[in-house]
Amino acid sequence: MFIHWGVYSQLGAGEWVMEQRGIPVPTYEWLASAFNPVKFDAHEWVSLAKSAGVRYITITARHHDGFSMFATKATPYNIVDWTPLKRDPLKELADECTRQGIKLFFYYSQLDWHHPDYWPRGRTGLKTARGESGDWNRYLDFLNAQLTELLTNYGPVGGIWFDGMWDKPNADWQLSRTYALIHRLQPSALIVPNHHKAPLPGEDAQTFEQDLPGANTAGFNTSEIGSLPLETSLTMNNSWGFNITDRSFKSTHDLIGTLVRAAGHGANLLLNIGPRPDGTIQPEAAERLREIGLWLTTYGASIYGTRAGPVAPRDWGVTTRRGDTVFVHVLKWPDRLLSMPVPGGRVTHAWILGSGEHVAFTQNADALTLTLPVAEPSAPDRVVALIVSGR
Ligand code: FHN
Repeated sequence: MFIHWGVYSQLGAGEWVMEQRGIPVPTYEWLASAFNPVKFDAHEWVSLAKSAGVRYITITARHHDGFSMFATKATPYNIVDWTPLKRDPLKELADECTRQGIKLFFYYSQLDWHHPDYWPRGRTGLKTARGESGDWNRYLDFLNAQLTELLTNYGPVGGIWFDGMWDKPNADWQLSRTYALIHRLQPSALIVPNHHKAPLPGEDAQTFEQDLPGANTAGFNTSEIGSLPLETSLTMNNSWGFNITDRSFKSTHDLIGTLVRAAGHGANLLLNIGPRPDGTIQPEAAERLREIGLWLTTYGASIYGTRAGPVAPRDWGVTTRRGDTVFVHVLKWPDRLLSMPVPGGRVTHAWILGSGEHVAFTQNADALTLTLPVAEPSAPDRVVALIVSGR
């Protein structure tokens, strides 16, 4: 579960509102001083994630607006020192995640529309009424100091999810210093960079924004897939941060379809929610999460801990595998007979995941043909489990 939540949530117009409306720093600082999400309840959020079958949460510790959603000594511009809330929601979340057995990752924006030392400026943040000078090295020291806090004060974290380097693609980000710091402080924390490029040295996962690995419908993803673990991030409507007028929620059916396709590409799905400024989660999002969780109670075996299957993704669906079990996910296929290339060996058993109903099949050197149950339009996926010998 991806969570975009911050000062911007108050305006209900997404996390880019400062840039899009050209809000100057002093005005945005006032907005920050009014942020008071008193209904934030880490137990509720993590319990919802749990009921959705979520295994890790990635939350915005600091987005491009430069406001720190955690206790930090590196700047007073943080939720504990700057707002009436005076609480550290990331600490509350970290503790609750530990209690409920979920990993917590921190989204961290390298781009900053507030910090005076983010200089020279990049492509964005040009309308914020900051001074026309700054010290880039001091900015990187600040960034590393904050990462040190995040990796020291919150217990074992899943990793750091970086975003925003694309704002200054030619700047010297001194990545090797930052990456070494992270790996020294927490060797098992993953570095997940959303720079939209092929992986760079020191990175631990490759993430694709609003696209399956290798696809580029969003217009900024690389088509190059490296050898690292993969992830696909996705909005539930069309916004990352809370957007009060964005009603274009994807259906649970479609969200499950993307989860399955991601698994078939060997990727995790990082599905976003944008909680409201009072700390509550929109019912539309909560409902979809619970429905996905319900689906996973039956079909999770074909998703969790699997890898991309032996038959490459097709229009009709995908395959996943764990050991000698291959799962055929039939997402879009109206017929009962489905042929595909041989899934890496001889099939000895085939059954419908969930009901256990036997699936008839034939195979030869070229193809496996399954006789599927009748497609039910309301079911997002027909999952056939195969035991494949000789794999
Ligand atoms: O600019 C951000 C955006 O606000 C959001 O955080 C997404 C999430 O993947 N990433 C950036 C755009 O690449």
